[in-house]
Amino acid sequence: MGFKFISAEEAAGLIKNDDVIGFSGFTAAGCPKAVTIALAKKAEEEHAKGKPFKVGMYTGASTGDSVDGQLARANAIKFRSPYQSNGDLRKALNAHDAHYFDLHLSEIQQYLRYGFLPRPNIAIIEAADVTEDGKITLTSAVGIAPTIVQLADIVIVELNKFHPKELSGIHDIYQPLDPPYRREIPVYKPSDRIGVPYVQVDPKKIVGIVETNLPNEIGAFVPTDEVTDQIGKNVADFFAAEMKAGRIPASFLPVQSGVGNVANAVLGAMGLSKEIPAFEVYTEVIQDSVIALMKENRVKFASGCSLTLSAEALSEVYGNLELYKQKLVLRPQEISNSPEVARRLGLIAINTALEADIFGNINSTHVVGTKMMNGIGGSADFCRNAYLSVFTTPSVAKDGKISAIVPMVSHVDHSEHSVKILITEFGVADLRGLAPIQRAESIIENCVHPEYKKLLSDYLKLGVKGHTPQHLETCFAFHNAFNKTGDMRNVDWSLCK
Ligand code: 0RQ
Repeated sequence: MGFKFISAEEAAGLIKNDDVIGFSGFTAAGCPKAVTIALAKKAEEEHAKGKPFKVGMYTGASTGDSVDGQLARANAIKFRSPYQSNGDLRKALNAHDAHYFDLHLSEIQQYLRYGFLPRPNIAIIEAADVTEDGKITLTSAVGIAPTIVQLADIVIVELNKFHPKELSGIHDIYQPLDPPYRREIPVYKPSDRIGVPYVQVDPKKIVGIVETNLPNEIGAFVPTDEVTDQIGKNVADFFAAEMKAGRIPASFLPVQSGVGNVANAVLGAMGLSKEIPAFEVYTEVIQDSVIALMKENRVKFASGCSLTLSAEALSEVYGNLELYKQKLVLRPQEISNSPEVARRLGLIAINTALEADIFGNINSTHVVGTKMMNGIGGSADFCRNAYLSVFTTPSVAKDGKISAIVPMVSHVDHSEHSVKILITEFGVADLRGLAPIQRAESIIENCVHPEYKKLLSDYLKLGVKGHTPQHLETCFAFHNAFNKTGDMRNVDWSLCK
């Protein structure tokens, strides 16, 4: 191979203060794992000399600790987009040590091409293979890789031997033209392949290859518990009833499901349901439950942006790669999360809320209205455009001190106009066609934890007139009670009159 092999430290040496870097990967799958550690060390050395050293960073979604964790702890991040979920980075963002632009995941590639954000001048890409003429086989995710190699001046490749070259064929790389030349994305069913299996880069841009042999930094999922199992069952029962009512076709519709423990439990319950037929998945993150359901022939095909799998599930896929290449496709996120495709395929979208309000607005991102948790991710790409959009949440958090259902959300990510169904462990509120007051009654009746039911019913009796009876002086009383006393149950409406 004519490319230059370099060490991670040499690669980090090519990166300067104020550079803007685009990274491959989506979640901790497919992210670089060596150059970023050397870069964090370089940043610390520069800071020790009294010199500034911070970079701008674009990724597909969240990353592994070797990217966000290492660079946040080294105070080396100037700005960051579009999504993160790392504890140390979260602290930095909330302290304004790094600026965060929380963006719909389907939009980041076009935002970069349109010039809405500073151009990434460097791309760092994890590859399973690279050819002399610049054809890169990615590893277990696609993310924004095709766009950043195009925009960057230089490309650093981490050639990670942990991932087999035979992954070639699992990816489907396609970039739409920009307006006014854009056409529809020709995905008509989840298994359609519309592009090429590699990312093409001008080989002259590849300034060095760093060889690694490192697994993805993805932990095992927390096992489901009584609450998440019940939420999953409620979701599955609701879909079965929708099928019976003729509102979901007997062949079912492609499913998108969010990340996290609740989402994993929901997919598991759908797999167990006798009434739901084997289904296809059109999502962004392919989690363990999808592979488990494929083994039982409950999931027929999955299209996604990443294989965010535990070591065990990934070795199942890599051990039977030829079989799984028939059942899986990995796409760039502007395709996996395309609002146009989501609307046309008629996705059934299931995402998790941090908090919901009694009128059907959802907060997915801000803890008690101010502290960033992760980001909006792909939830709005799907929610607004799905055939049927469900939000799930346990009814309470922090041992009941927080009600996940409040009078008014402390931050809005998904408005009442996009949210169709809300499901907790207690039941289902079907919000379709309901006026705000009816939505409030249905959510309190079906979804709220018993300890909060009376408090929320009494809120509606504060005497406010109007289409949406929101009591503006007290709509954040739950949050204020939590901030002052550590428990939302301490709200007293009689003091609010
Ligand atoms: O706290 O971590 O201290 O235990 O929030 O809550 O119930 O474990 O739920 O892991 O499914 O995450 C919305 C964050 C849910 C996630 C969110 C506390 C709770 C716990 C986590 P601990 P759970 P999950 C595609 C889809 C946005 C992006 C998205 C998310 C922690 O689903 O980031 O949808 N979604 N992407 O105790 C304060 C409340 C709370 C609360 C829960 N009301 N107030 N804290 N918690 N409710 C994927 C991608 O885009 C990649």
